[in-house]
Amino acid sequence: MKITNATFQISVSDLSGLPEESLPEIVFAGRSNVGKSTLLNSLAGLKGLAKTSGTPGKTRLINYFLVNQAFYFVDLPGYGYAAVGQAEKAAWGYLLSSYIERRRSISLVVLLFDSRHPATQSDREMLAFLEFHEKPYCIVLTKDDKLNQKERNQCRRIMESCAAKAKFIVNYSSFSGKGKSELLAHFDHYIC
Ligand SMILES: Nc1nc2c(ncn2[C@@H]2O[C@H](COP(=O)(O)OP(=O)(O)O)[C@@H](O)[C@H]2O)c(=O)[nH]1
Ligand SMILES: [Mg+2]
Repeated sequence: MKITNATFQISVSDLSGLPEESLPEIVFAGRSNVGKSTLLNSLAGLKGLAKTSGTPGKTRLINYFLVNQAFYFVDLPGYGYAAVGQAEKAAWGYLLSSYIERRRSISLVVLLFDSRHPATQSDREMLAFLEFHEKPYCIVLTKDDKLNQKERNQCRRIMESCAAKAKFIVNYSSFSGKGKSELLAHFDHYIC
């Protein structure tokens, strides 16, 4: 797949604001600061499409991007950010889980894990949630440029054992572009 066009469509803060389920959705989820917005920009080849930030915990909305006039990339709120109150955490958690549970137009959930600390407690909870609801998901291991080969192999081994139902696992660096063509090629199978 080649992305020829990507535009921001809508941000929603509750499920009632979601667009009609008329187009397939590739959904991006991961801990806050994992590199989700940077990955979206890297895939689309547009620096400012999704807002990136050095400060974790900023995205509290579900953001929709229309790609090639044919499907949506959906940027979910980052989870696992410690420095927010319990009530706020519960509200995001509810938005996130009810969206994934109920949305029928989801073709694939792309779960981003930081290569340097794969499978933290909140990541494992997310994995268990996706598997319980039998959602098709894949793993993207972000910030690959920060690893040496030994760490890369180790990270891969951990992932293969804890994400047994992943459709595929891709090592990615938004800085070098590593993994981009591989990931886009996989997406072809989920957008018909
Ligand atoms: N080294 C490296 N840093 C990255 C990469 N992708 C994102 N980052 C950095 O990680 C931080 C969080 O990125 P962001 O995309 O805003 O994370 P989000 O909270 O998951 O959307 C920023 O400082 C990015 O520059 C990558 O591939 N390599
Ligand atoms: Mg973000």
